[in-house]
Amino acid sequence: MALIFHTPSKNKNVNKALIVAEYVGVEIKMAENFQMGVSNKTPEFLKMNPIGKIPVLETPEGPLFESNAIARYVAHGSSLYGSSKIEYGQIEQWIDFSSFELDAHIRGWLYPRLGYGTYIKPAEESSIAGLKRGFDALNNYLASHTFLVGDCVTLANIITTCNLVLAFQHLTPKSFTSDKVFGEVKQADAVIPITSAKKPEAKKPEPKKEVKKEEAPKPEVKAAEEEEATKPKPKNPLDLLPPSKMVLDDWKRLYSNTKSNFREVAINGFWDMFDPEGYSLWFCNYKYNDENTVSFVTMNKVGGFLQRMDLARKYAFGKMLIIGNEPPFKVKGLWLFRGPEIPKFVMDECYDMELYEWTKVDLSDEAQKEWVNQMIEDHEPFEGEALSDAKCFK
Ligand SMILES: N[C@@H](CCC(=O)N[C@@H](CS)C(=O)NCC(=O)O)C(=O)O
Repeated sequence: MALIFHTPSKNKNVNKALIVAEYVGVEIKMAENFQMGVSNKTPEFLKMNPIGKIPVLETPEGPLFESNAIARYVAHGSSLYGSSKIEYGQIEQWIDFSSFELDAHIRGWLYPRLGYGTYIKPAEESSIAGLKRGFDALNNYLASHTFLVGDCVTLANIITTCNLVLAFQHLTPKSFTSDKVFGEVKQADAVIPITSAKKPEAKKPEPKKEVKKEEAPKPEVKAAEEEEATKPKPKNPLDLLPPSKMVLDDWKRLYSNTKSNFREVAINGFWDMFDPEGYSLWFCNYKYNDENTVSFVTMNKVGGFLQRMDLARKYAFGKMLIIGNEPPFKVKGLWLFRGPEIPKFVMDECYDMELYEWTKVDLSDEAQKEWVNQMIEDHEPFEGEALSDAKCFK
C-alpha cells in the first residue's frame, strides 16, 4: 500500500512531508475528492485523527496525524534525520524552535487578520514581538552556519522553511526563493490588511460610578498603558542634527546605478557629495582575522553583520571586503555614518561593532582617501591581495 495524504490540497503543513518525500525518493499519493468540512468529519477520518484536522497520512502500518510527526515518519532512516545522536537532538531542537518560536507567532499574527479568531491588537503586538525575537535568534545563528544542523539539509531546514512560508507570503516584505513543491511564492507588498477579521467590539460607555469619599479611585492602569502606546516615539538623535547637503539616498543610488567609468562617475560623485560636517567616514578592521579559516563562514559572519546593521539603514553606507584567497581571510570595511561619530545606538545595539577596530578616516591624508576609493570600488588587488568577496550595505 502506498502512502496516502488525506488533505484537500497542499499547504505548508502538507509540504513538510512532501519535500521530505522528494529528498528520500518516496511516493505520496493525494486522497481523491477530499472535501474539507465533510471528509474530515466522517467516522473513518476521526478514527485516523480524533481531532478531525488535516493532514493525515495513511501508511501501511497505520494512520498518522500532526504534520511534524508525518514528516519525521517519512524521513525516518534517512540522512535528513542526522548522522549521530547529537545531530538528532539538534534537529529536534530546531523543529521545536520553528514550531514554538516562529510558527506559533506567525499564526498569532496572521490568522486573526484572515478572520480566524478575533483580532486583538495587543495580542497581535505580542505575536510580532515574539516573531522578531525568533527571527533575530535565527539570523544570529545563520550568520555563522549555512545549515541548521551539520553540513547539509536536514528535516530541521525543511520544517523551518515550511513554517516560514506564510510569514513571507503575507506578513514580511522580503522575497522568498521558490522550490519544486511550493512553486513561486509571491512576495508580500505590505502587511495583509484586516478584512474578514472580527473587529474588536466597541466598548459601551460605562455608567459613571460615584466614588465614595473614603474609597480611593483605582489607578487607571489600562488608560496609562494606552496613553503610553499612543505617545510619539522619541526621534533618533541623528534626525535632530543640522541638515546636511549630502543626501545619503542620492549617493546610494549613484553607487548602485554606476555600471561603467566607476572611478570617474561614482567615486568623483561621492567626493562631490560628501559633507564632512554632516557625515563621517570610518575604517574598520576585524580583530580576530586568525579565526577566519573557512571562507563561507567568514562570508556568513560578514553577511550577518550587515543584516544586523539594518537598524542604521537610514544613516549609513558601508563596504566590507574579505581579503585574500587563502585562509586566514582578512576582513576590512569602510563605513559612512551620519554625524561626526559612530552613532551611539549602532554601538549599543549591533554587537558586531566591538569585533572591529574603528579608525576615523583622516581626510587630510591622500593615502587614506585612496583607500576609501579602493574600498568603494572593490579594487583588486587590495593591499596587494585578491578579494574573496565584497559586500555592500546600502
Ligand atoms: N498541528 C497540526 C495542525 C493541523 C491544522 O491546524 N489543520 C487545519 C488546517 S491547516 C484544520 O484541519 N482545521 C480544521 C479544523 O480545525 O476543524 C499539524 O501540524 O498537522
